[in-house]
Amino acid sequence: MVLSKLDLCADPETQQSQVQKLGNLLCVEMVNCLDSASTSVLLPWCLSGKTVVMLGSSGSGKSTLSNTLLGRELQTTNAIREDDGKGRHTTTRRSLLAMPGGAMILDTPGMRELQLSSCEEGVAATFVDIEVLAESCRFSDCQHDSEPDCEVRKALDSGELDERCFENYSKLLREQAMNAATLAERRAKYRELGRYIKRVQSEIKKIKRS
Ligand SMILES: Nc1nc2c(ncn2[C@@H]2O[C@H](COP(=O)(O)OP(=O)(O)OP(=O)(O)O)[C@@H](O)[C@H]2O)c(=O)[nH]1
Ligand SMILES: [Mg+2]
Ligand SMILES: [Zn+2]
Repeated sequence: MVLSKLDLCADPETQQSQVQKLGNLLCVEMVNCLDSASTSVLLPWCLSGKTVVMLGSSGSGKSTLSNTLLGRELQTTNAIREDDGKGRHTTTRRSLLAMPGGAMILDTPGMRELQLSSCEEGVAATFVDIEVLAESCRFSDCQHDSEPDCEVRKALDSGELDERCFENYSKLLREQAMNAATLAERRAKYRELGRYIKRVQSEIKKIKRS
């Protein structure tokens, strides 16, 4: 996780620790995207053969960071809007760009939304501490709500587990469940359409034969 615009931030430590609370496995780096000395903390991620992807809202500095890491102004950048501080959606397509050392950078348009699908494993890996606690819950399908002997609840009550962190975990799993349902629905519709087309085709064949 990269926090940009370090040079404009009055209290970077507080910001960093706030983001760190999202998950203790997160690596949170802060950079001034305009300064290569500052962005050099990201070089360990940019090894030859690796591809790094810039994801984040418009105006956050993805293209600025790409240019500094590339050592060349390949991507157009644009000042954020003065009235509301939002980006101008300057980058409109994905670009794969080669760094001098052999790593690739994928600069992307500022995203409005990121949809999840089949992310259970990723969520489990990210929130491994919650998953470990959940294994000791009395019920294997514990929702960590009001079930008896829920280890996750216990950790939340004692403060060992951060409430926000648990909320994010639950939110991601709920979103995943919902997306899986809409995906299944969409696939069922396609299957139905496929069957309809087959039926029509065989009717046409019959008519032609007769
Ligand atoms: N001071 C300062 N300005 C920055 C930094 N990073 C980006 N900017 C400025 O923020 C503005 C937006 O940066 P862009 O790189 O165009 O943002 P983007 O994320 O690529 O935006 P989209 O292409 O719209 O998704 C530009 O004016 C940059 O110069 C930074 O670390 N420090
Ligand atoms: Mg951009
Ligand atoms: Zn539980």
